[in-house]
Formats: sequence, C-alpha cells, structure tokens
Amino acid sequence: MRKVALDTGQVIQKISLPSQYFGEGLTIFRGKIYQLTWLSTKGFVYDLRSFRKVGEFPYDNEGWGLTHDDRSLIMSDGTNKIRYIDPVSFGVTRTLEVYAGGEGVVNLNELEYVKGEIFANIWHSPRIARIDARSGQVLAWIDLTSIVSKERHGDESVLNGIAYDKAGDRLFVTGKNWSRLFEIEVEGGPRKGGPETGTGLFCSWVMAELEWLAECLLGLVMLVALPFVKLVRPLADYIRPHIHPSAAAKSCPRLSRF
Ligand SMILES: [Ca+2]
Repeated sequence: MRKVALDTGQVIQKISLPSQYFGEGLTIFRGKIYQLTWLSTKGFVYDLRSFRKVGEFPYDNEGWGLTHDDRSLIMSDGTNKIRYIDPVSFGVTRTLEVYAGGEGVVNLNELEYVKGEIFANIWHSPRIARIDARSGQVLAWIDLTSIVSKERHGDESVLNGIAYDKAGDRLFVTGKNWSRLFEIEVEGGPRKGGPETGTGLFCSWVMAELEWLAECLLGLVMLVALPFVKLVRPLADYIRPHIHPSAAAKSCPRLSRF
C-alpha cells in the first residue's frame, strides 16, 4: 500500500502486506484505511496517517473491490453482487445485485462511489459500469478503450482503479501495473449537487422545512377556524326554523329544499 504525491508520482509512504496475502480493494473512510485480501476472507484496518494496522475483519467469499458511501463499506466479490458492510460490526447490511438489460453483470471489480452511483471496473474489460446504488441497474458505460490501449503491456495489465476526489469533483482511473494515472471527465456524468453533495443536502433541508411550515400553517388555520365552526352551526340551526319557506325560496331558490 503506497501513498503517492499526485503531481510528481513520488512515493511518500508505504507498507507491505505479509506475503501470504494478496492485496485487493481499498478505501479511506472516517480516518481509517480499509483493505480487502483476495482469497483470505480477511480485511485489514489501518490508521490513515501512520499506516499502522489497527484492526482486522472477516468476510465471506472473495474480496475484490472496496468503496464506501456515507454509512457503509461497499464491496464486490467478482460476482454481480455488491455487499454493504457495517463499518463497526462488519456485518452485511444489504446486498445489491447488478443488472444491465436484464442480464447480471459479473466480474465487478474495483469500485468507487460517486454521487449516488457506484462506478465499477469489469475485470478484463475496458469499460466502467455506472451503477444506480439504489436499484443495481447499470445506468451507462464509460468506454476507456483509448486509454487502455496506451498502457496495455500484458493480459493482466487490466483497467483496475477508480478514485473520486469529492472536494475537487475529479475522477481518476488507472490499471494494474500501469505507470500512469489518468484524470478523466465523464460526459453526462453524475449531476453536480447529487444526493450527497452540499447542494443536494441543502435542497432536502429546504423541502423538509417547507413541509414543516405547511403543516404548521394548516394547524394554525384549523385552530382559528374551529371556534367559528362551533359558532356558525348553532346560529344556522337557530335561523333555519325561522325562515319562512316561501320567503326563503324567493330570496334564494336553493333554500327551498328546507
Ligand atoms: Ca476506488
């Protein structure tokens, strides 16, 4: 695991896994680094600053890609299933099945959560799937054939690395044993102000406040109207028997029903 200066590529910090482990998906979440291993059903937790190992966690099946939303770790295992993992208990809280055109999308590899979507490398494919994190449906594909052809130097030098810089709204991709990292822009990408951005949260907050205000106004109107209803009904009951049917019919035809 290496920390690298983005502008120069210089390695700033690194640690090695014990040789029996095959390092896989990795994500930074709440000041810690979470890392999967491929077949060992064991994940590692490190302190973000020191890279010191502070914990381990078990999981079933294979470990491939790892990312997170604001609540959960999100992992792939090479099938079309994506598991949401509680970062404290490490229990599975949700399983999302990924489909495109009615077919399950397998070999989901490295993941990155971007504004309500999960971006996923498909192992041995030059395409990234943009998955709706709520439904599991593939919304679109990002075709990176032109970039892959620049870096391909073997069957296993696959496209395999996606990172989103939330603060700068920048997207980076790379691959296995590649010498370069690419910053890309996605046409028709997830909209700015999506579900987890400041604008999105502000809109939700405004809507919640407006609903609350509407409820308050309705309550107030009912409170004001209630005494009048109580007053008007007996008054109407008093007036009604005193209206002569013919006189009433003359002044207002509708009252002739009484
Ligand atoms: Ca990632």
